[in-house]
Amino acid sequence: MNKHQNYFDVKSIINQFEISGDFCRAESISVGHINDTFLIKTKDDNDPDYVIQRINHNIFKDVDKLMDNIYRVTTHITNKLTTLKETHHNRYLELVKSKNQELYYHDKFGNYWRCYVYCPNKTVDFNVITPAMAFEGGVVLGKFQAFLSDLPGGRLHDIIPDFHNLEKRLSDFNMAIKNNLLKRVKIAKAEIDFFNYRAMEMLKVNEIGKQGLLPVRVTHNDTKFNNILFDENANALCIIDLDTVMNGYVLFDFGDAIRTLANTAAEDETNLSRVKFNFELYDCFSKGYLKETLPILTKTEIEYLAFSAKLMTYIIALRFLTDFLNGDVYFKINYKTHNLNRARNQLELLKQMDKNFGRMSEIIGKYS
Ligand code: GN1
Ligand code: MG
Repeated sequence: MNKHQNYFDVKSIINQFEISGDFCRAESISVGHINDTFLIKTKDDNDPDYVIQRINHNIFKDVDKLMDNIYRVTTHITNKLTTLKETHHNRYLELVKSKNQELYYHDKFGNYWRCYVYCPNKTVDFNVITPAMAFEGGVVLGKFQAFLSDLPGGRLHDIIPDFHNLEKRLSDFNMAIKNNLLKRVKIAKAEIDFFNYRAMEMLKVNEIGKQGLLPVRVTHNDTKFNNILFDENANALCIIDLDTVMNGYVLFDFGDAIRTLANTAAEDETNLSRVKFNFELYDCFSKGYLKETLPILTKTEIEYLAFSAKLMTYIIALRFLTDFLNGDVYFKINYKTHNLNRARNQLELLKQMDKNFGRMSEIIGKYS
């Protein structure tokens, strides 16, 4: 990264976009491990507020392609909501173009910025997700996938190729072990053994994918539950964080949503006795999700939904540990063993799912 990259003046950035109203103040929104996000308040209540994001260019190298995907997806969903006259979830993210009519602004320090109209929402506390919210979240993800099942214009760009490809993730993991750059392999010995022991079982989805048994669809690929926005009445509004929207299996989205929703603890909780699997939330989310997607899903997709929660937990755990071994170059960390602790937390969640897998499958059966 260029040393100037951390100097920016959000007021001058927002003025590069076609906004209505005048800048009042900016608040940093510290969610997510990847981009930097700011809420921009305008002076007049009649003008919308905005969200600007500095895109992490180390991860998203082709910003044109990234923004093209997001533009196509947001436009298509907005058109659907209008034609279907949806009243409940009636608006979607709206990109604001730059004054040069581009989908992003490239500043003189090399930073890439994009701007959305702010969608007013209530900040959700992960500790108080109610069954009704889980159901709503399932509906929103289901609609997202169902709406995009007829996206015109061909395949989206593969923004991060092999993003949820476990074969690739395992090969990165083995490379990190081999390089052992920070001599951390020893500390993570037990976790490394566990990943190896479970690899064959987890590669099952890759295998059936290669056999052509899983349709490649437009998927979100980062459906952690805090990427779903809610209003003050706990109605889900929409799903945000569209950087990784590309081609994938529906299993990735369902699994990642469950991984984050059904964990009774935060992703980096170090007291592992707090990590349990919340069945009620899983049940409600599955019900909402299948209500929307049953008409589009194949038998094989449905058959692997419960398993996908285990798979995504395994994949994210593997990525946290790989990053720990590589010296924390990918995920933002707050302390030295943060990524190791995240990996341990996720492995505990996976064990909780193992114990109750029969019940997880039954719940999918009930709604399909
Ligand atoms: C990253 O930045 P955030 O929190 O939306 C990551 C996801 C991981 C997640 C784990 C582009 O997402 O894949 O599941 O952290 N996003 C990217 O918390 O790598
Ligand atoms: Mg993200």
